[in-house]
Amino acid sequence: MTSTQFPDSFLWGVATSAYQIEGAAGEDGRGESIWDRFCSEPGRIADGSSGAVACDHYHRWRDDLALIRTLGLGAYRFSIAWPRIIPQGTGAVNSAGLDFYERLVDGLLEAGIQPFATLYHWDLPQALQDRGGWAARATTDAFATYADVVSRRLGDRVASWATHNEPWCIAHLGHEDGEHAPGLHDPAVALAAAHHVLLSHGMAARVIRGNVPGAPVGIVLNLTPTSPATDRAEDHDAARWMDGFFNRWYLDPLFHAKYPADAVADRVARGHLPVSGMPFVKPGDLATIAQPLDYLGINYYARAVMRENGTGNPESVSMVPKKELTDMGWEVYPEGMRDLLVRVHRDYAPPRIYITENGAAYADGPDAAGRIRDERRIAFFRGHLRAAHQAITDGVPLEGYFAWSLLDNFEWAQGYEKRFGLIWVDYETQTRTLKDSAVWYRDTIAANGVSAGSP
Ligand code: IFM
Repeated sequence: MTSTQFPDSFLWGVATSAYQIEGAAGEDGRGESIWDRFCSEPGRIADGSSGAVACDHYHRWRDDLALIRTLGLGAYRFSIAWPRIIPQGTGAVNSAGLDFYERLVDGLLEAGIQPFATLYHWDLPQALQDRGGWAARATTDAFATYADVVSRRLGDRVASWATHNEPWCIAHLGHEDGEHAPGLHDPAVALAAAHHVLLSHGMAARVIRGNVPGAPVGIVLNLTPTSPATDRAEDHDAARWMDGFFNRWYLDPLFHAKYPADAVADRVARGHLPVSGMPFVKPGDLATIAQPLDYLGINYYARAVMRENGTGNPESVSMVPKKELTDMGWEVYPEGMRDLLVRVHRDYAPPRIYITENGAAYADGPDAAGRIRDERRIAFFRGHLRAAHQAITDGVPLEGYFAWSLLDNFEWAQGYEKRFGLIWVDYETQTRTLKDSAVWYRDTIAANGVSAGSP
């Protein structure tokens, strides 16, 4: 056994999401999503593109499944497009949408691969946005109904459920920062949206468990370890602020049935909440949100080093030269994954944890011979898997790891310019080519451990 041998039960996976790979935006009864609308607005997406075709996975899923099989994966994490299932968000169910995911799930099971389904990876039906979207409490009822429809049909075959992917992105990037759909710039609305997303998680978890007793249900959070840039008290405070804004705002209600008092006070001080607190939190909401989880999914990409910027405001700073950043401008910092896992285990103690996303955008493409030598991505995965292994040694109940992503795909506001895939996609021809990192990952899975050597 090498020092990086994983437990026999460790689950190896890859992750994708519906809007980023499926395409077929107007087919088989799928309704419009907020991302279809957002992409149609000039200036929203870096390369002016959309997910209308993406990787055409809706038509090519059998070929993609064959690729998944060649990697030797134990699990495949995908998301279900709400607008395919209930095109108007509420009301009529589109059975063609359910049929698609049923075929995919059955195909995975035939191949001995566990289907890990995420109900919401950002593609809200536009019809619901027109009625207020996540800022409207009624959207939580619509989500619970959607969870009911999907879990009735697929509950006997899906191995594990995630209600939401990355509530911080849904709330903050979509409603405060405006970088994501629906593209709003309203902090008060973002906080209401965050609460309703969390509330709908709890409601959907109850529904799934009612339909499928014993079904593992969790949620996927994007989390970042935060630290001060210097020992100045102001920088320590900036790190505390970031932790409250990014991590504890979601972890505390889910695990401790309360919002973090310091972060709430900060929002009040900034005028984002009334002094009376959080008007959208109704009696019983926090108990619904905080019901026991079967697992927590953590998406880890980078750390946040924080300082006070001289005007009393926190800002994150990069600790490495630009050339050492991924194409997203994110620092490669594997130690942060271990720190984060140890901290979440210590402070929140989820019964099980999965790394549900981890990966890097690098543009490396085919050489003259058609081979994609993406050594930097291999080094990224190697470092992070070592950190994951150390966390297991530290006692963290980390039970699996999902690389982001199976394929190069539509990277939201960045369009197709950022490539996270283990598999290269030529968007002109839809040809798929395994990158060197895919071969490396396959070998790592086969060995159930990270080999010595570099990268
Ligand atoms: O592509 C995204 C994914 O949809 C959510 N987590 C982060 C990834 C990389 O930005």
